[in-house]
Amino acid sequence: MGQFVGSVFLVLTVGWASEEAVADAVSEQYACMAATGEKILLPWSKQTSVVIDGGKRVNVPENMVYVPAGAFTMGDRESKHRVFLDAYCIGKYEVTNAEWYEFLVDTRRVTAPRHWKNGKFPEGKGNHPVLWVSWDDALRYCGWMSQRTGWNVTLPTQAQWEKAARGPDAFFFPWGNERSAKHCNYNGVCASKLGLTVGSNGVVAGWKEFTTTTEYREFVGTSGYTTPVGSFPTGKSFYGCYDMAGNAYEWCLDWYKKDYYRLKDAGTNPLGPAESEADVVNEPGYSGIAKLIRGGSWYAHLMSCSAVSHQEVRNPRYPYHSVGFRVVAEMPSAISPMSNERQVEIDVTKTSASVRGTNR
Ligand SMILES: [Ca+2]
Repeated sequence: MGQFVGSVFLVLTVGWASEEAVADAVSEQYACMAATGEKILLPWSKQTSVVIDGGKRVNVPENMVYVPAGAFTMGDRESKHRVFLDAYCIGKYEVTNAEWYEFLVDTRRVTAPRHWKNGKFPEGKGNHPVLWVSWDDALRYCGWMSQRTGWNVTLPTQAQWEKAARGPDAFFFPWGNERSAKHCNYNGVCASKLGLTVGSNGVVAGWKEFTTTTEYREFVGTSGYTTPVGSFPTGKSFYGCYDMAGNAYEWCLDWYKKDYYRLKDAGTNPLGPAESEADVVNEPGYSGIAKLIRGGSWYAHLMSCSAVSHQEVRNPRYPYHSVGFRVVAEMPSAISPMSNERQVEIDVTKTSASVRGTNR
């Protein structure tokens, strides 16, 4: 942590001090509002904040956080290893239904997620994570966003995802090492609505029977028991990402190969195994190579929501009821600043707590 603190200053564009003055400069248009009260801008908004990292100015897209370059600890107790990553920006929130809607309208795509009706997401769920989107379509969204913004937007590699979730202290969960059900939306939240029992290991008693009930079918049919993005502020990661545990599982860029994750020398900026080297997996209804999903979901038990759980995979061609994604923007120094950029410099080097509080 000491490495991180002391090298990063944030320069924020928005006026906590002068909200009204800034309102004129910032687009009034936004896709939806996160549960934190923050506006989630339209995906083609080029609004940025500036982070000063080691004296260098880095433009960070609004609604993303900055993860500075450096090594981090990846893997569980058995597979622990150090991986170096260049700096990157990653979505503070999972991509929402409202943002996905903008993508569909702008690209005139006709295939909406299957729980939507008449091309529109379920009422009141604009700020919930989009689900039922395949890896292929998630990557198309990133390509579209890149085209619209001029940034290099893509899906996070497994390493990028894990660093953003675990922070410099290699936490087991985004919020720390405490195995607590309070900090994320996992199946215990859903189960508690139905009076099911959640064990201390985060597994729901009676869950199997539950899947055959009408309530379950309704949940799945209306996008599951998701919560608005940013609903669990105490579950935020060190770098400031919300819902990295639970809510929607998140597609990663990497193909799945069991031994790859355990490599002691994965090098710098690992991208995962080549497609030709990926393991063939056998899932119900699918046999083939697969993409990793990380972080657990509204439907997964608590241990699946840990920041080191790395066994879940899915067919990249299919959509699923519990899988969404968040984006990364690579090479942040190459991002062009807004011409009307407004800045307030804040020194956040004093304590890690202040970094946590202000890395937006
Ligand atoms: Ca998630």
